[in-house]
Amino acid sequence: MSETKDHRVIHVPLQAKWSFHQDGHKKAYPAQVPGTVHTDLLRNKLIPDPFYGTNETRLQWIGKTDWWYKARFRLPDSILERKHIELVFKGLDTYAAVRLNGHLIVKADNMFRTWKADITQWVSRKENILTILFRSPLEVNKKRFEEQPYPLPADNDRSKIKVSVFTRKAAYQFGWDWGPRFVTCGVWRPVDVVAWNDEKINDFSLRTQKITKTNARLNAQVEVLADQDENITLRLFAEKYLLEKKSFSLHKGINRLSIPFNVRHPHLWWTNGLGKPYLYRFSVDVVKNGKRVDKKSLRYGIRSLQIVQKPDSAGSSFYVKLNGVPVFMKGANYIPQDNFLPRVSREKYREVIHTAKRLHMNMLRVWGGGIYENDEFYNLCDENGILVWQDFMFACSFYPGDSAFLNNVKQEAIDNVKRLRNHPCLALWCGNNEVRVAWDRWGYQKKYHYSPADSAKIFHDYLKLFHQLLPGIVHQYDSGRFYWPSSPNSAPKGWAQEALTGDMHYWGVWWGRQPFSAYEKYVGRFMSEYGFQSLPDYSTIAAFAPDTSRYLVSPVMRAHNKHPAGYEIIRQYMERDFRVPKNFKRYIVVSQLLQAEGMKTAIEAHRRARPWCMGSLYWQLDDCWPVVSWSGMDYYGRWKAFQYRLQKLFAPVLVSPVYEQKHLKVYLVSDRLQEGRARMKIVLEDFYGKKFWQKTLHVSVPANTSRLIYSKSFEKILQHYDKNKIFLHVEVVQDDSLLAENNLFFAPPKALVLPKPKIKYTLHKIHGQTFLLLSAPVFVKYVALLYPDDTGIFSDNYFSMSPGQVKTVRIDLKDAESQFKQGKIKVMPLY
Ligand code: BMA
Repeated sequence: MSETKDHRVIHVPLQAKWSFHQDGHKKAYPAQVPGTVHTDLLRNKLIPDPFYGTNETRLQWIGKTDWWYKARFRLPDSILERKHIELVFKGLDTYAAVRLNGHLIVKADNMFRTWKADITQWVSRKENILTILFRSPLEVNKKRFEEQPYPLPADNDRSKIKVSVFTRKAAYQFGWDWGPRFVTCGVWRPVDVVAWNDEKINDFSLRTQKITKTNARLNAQVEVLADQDENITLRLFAEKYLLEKKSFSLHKGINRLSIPFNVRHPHLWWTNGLGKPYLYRFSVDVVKNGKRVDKKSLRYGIRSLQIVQKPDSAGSSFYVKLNGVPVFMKGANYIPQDNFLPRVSREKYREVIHTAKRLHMNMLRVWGGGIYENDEFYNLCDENGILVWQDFMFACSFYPGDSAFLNNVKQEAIDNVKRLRNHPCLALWCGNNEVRVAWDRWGYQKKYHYSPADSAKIFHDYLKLFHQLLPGIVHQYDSGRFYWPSSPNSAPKGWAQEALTGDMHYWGVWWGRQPFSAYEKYVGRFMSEYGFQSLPDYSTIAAFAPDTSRYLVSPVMRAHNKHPAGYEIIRQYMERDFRVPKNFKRYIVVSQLLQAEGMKTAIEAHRRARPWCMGSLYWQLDDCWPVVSWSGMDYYGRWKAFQYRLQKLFAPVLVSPVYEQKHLKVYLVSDRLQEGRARMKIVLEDFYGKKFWQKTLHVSVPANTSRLIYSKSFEKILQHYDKNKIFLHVEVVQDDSLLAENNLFFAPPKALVLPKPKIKYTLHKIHGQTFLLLSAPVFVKYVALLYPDDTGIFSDNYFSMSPGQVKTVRIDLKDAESQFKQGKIKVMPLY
């Protein structure tokens, strides 16, 4: 080729016109790519809204059917001129035979993999026709299921023929205890066209090798694919500045090149609350004969991170050490935001991560029954200082161990480890969700009558996958990143033992129906799951339930709580602590308060227990459809009471009073790295503001730990009063502003003799912001501000107010005043 010709690599999204049709039917309809068959059917008005009413049941046929997708496209000359043309499918869901102009180019069987096809020889200068046949996973694996010598349990797979364990597809799509069953198919991630002549950069990755105060030593690794033996130059840039330049002789095929380099006086990447999550932009290009032929760039954060497992007399620690600092992890478990994944917009990703940031979170766990998330998710976590605990996609089942399955998983792991390894947010890789605990404690051996030989085989397969294959891939492609085989890595004897080392899923509350106080007993080294259900807001229910179905428990409401005993458990706990409202709307609110109180008990216990406990990730951040679940925020992004409460529970400084063993104990927990001074006021009073006992202390707010600040035998003091008529208020003031506050009660809410409050409130507009000022002469246990589209628009909600206190709430709504006037925003006291 002549020197003047353009040799640059072209990498563009495929521009095509897509259509789809059911196998065996002629009529085709327009399709959207990326998309799913369900959303295409919906857009063409061929099915009703899958989330409405009990439509889920009626739409199961879609997942049992084979579907065709067809694209017509032309390629521009610039691409057709290149020596190599490749189609890159970033996500095919799942069993897909892809043909270009009649030639089979990809046979896919894994939703999580990237599929590449060299189409150079098949591509036409005129119109190209791409067809994809998606086969139903149920049909593909039916025989496999029937021939399997012993059953592989998959309790969440809501079908007699359970194929989810054989299918490398998001497990929750087969049904989960918070999600419907919609077995989707389709081109769920973009398709790209890549065209090149003699060389292209396949991959660019960075690793930090050493950080000192004045320097960070890094290594850039560049994978260059060459068509022939030749000489090139690699240039490495930080922003626009050339850092390094190095010449290489390439051989035909894949060349792994590395360039070590230094960043002087590096800005480190910190988590939310501790500092800036500083990101550098690095890029690399390939220069041949003085011309740039390809370029790749990425954003990268320089930080060190270890998971510290230090043995002690009880077991061993399990904590994140970031840039030398032990950091308590505050966050949640994250599930896919929709059953139909391509519908999750960038805006939704942004909203979720910004919410996590607002709630003072610094870690999200990408749970193993969903997906390896989109790049957008990790980019946002990078930008906002949110670490990611990344599960591989295996959950609550046992998996096959044959070589075809393992090879498939191997490739899946390589694709995703390579894709995600540059993100500073990535804290660790975890083999699976609850597979080990299922083996150790769920009694499947008995339930499924495994013979000793079956058992040995299943466990052997477990070890092969989670103790050999996956850690091997992490070691090879992301060496230095921590690998943890399973969450939790389990202890055969149960929770008391599980609490001593590693991470812990504590489900004694909810599944075990233990009282909330059990959260104070079962505090592990790192709480990676615990949770409690509540109902979503009335407007969310109204979106899926016709008004005749808005009661407990209508068939529609039943279809929207996937836990077999969900409503019963909510009621059982509610009866323990609250007066159970008859009115449905009030019941919704009280269910949310119940969840908030339970989670308060858990989170405060976890934080008080640091450094024994160094992480608290509740189950679950979000929902994938409108449902009654453990989430703090529903499918539409509406905040439940618990989510508002998190702003205090996860705040950098927490004051936590408890009454235990006849003692009043007040703890101060701080995630701040510097100590400070503050004034703490503890008051025992009644609901009319009459003070019985008080104490003011000058205290030091400890740095990055929890400290028992005050302890006093309290039984004698309490004896004088009716426990149903008093409460203890603690506030911590620093530099004249309120740093933290909390209330302690000596009886459950239902027993409290609360005065009927008259709340006064006024609206104020200051600098374009609307503020609501509320007050009442008596104590108010809960004030709910209700707005049909409450996506966190209030700076606080479901709070309590001390007698005479003036509470200020900011409302992030443009027309807050008129919403008030129209009665759309309601102030509802609960007592
Ligand atoms: C945990 C999770 C999920 C489940 C949740 C609620 O076990 O890992 O599998 O949805 O509890 O039951």
